[in-house]
Amino acid sequence: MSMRYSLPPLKYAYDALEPVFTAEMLALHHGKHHAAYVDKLNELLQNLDCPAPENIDNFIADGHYSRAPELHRDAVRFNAGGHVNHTFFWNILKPCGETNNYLPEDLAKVIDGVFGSLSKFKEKFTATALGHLGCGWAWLNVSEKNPKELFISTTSNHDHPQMAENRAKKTFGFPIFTLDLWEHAYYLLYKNRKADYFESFWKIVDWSVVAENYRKVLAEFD
Ligand code: MN3
Repeated sequence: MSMRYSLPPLKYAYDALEPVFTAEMLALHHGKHHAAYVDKLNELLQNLDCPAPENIDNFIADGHYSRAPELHRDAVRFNAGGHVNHTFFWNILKPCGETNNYLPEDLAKVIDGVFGSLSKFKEKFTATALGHLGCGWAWLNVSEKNPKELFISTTSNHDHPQMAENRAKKTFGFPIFTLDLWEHAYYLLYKNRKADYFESFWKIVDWSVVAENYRKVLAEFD
């Protein structure tokens, strides 16, 4: 039996995101939490009649998770989302203090146009993230109607902005940036000081990847 999905390696070492995330935190978060979502998803899919595309992103975007038998649908959705969201999250991070970590001009213009400035965007994103109750994720999304329209949203558990249910809530979008709001993401270091986690996190954002994510979404509009 072959395992459909696998844990992607990180682009950096477990200690590379210190002091924002300690090596212990990252080893647990990636090597245990994220790994467990992948393992559980593979285990579920092995016993289910559920289509599973090669690319896990399509599992969410094309709604495959919703075709799992009802009894296991929530578990499939949860673990698939856990895998997709963490993979996306690791990719927008980079070690502290790396040079050239500025927001590329094309995305900067759009962010300025929508939020006023990068710092105003950060304020609004942080406020939205702080307002989210319980486990979940905060996102910066591109509207499906207009590529110049960005909006901030949160999802619960491991839900993703491209899950169809978001259409009814008008929070359907194509994410270009995210933050893990689960306690397992920060508790070992920040304890109950969630705001400190949200403030530190900006130091390890790889804006070039966020801009790259934006350009990929933009290309879909052409
Ligand atoms: Mn997590």
